[in-house]
Amino acid sequence: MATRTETEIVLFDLACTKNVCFSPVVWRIRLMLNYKRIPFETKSIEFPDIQPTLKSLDVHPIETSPGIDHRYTVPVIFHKPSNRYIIESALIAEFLESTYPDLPVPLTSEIGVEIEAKARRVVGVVFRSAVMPREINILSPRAREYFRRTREASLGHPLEDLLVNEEESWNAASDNMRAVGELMQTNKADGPFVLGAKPSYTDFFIAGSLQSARVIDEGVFQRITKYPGYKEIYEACLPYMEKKD
Ligand SMILES: N[C@@H](CCC(=O)N[C@@H](CS)C(=O)NCC(=O)O)C(=O)O
Repeated sequence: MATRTETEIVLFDLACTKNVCFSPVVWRIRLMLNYKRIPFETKSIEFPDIQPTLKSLDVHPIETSPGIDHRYTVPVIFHKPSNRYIIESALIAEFLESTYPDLPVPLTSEIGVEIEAKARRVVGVVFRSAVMPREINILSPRAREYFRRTREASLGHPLEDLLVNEEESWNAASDNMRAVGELMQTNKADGPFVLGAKPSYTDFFIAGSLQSARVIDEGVFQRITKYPGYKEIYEACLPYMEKKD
């Protein structure tokens, strides 16, 4: 495999006061770029600047399902050789896999689909309630104002209300979190990743979410990774998390 040195990709990411990536979705793409050793540069944007920046570049949300509020979101990549922008993490992952097939990353698998669905359903709920209200702590004042306004409009209540029953939510999710962690260890005899010896996109989904939690609040990260399964995958992905900004 030839070593690439020229930067071919610009990754549009979210800015925060820690100056490292904290978006779980951007982390998935970042992990993929790092694993495939594709040189890239980062362009960090504040939350309120995502829409105007992407509009100015003529990059618009994809109509995935009618009636859904299609937001301007990151990740977005710019692929210099083909002079094109790609929005939506799933489309970016497909593009990277077909354009840079060396060090392949299986994008889907039976066990991966099961883990992602269960993780979204059971871990996702407590994860969001614990992470979202703490996210404002690492945002600039402008981004904090935007984040509070938009999230509270969709929640219908102050962000901090999510923390009122935090202990109960963690306790209620405990058995399910343990069960998802056990699923992650299905192929542990063959290696540390979901499919065994090599990472798949599901590992990047898990590690990206955990890294996001860790940047936002170490306590939340510690709380999730005490369940067997999570930390093993997170640690196996650490070599692909070195480029954080
Ligand atoms: N469907 C999008 C979701 C990405 C997403 O939710 N990105 C968040 C950051 S984690 C975002 O850009 N939010 C902008 C906003 O809320 O205005 C994808 O998978 O690419």
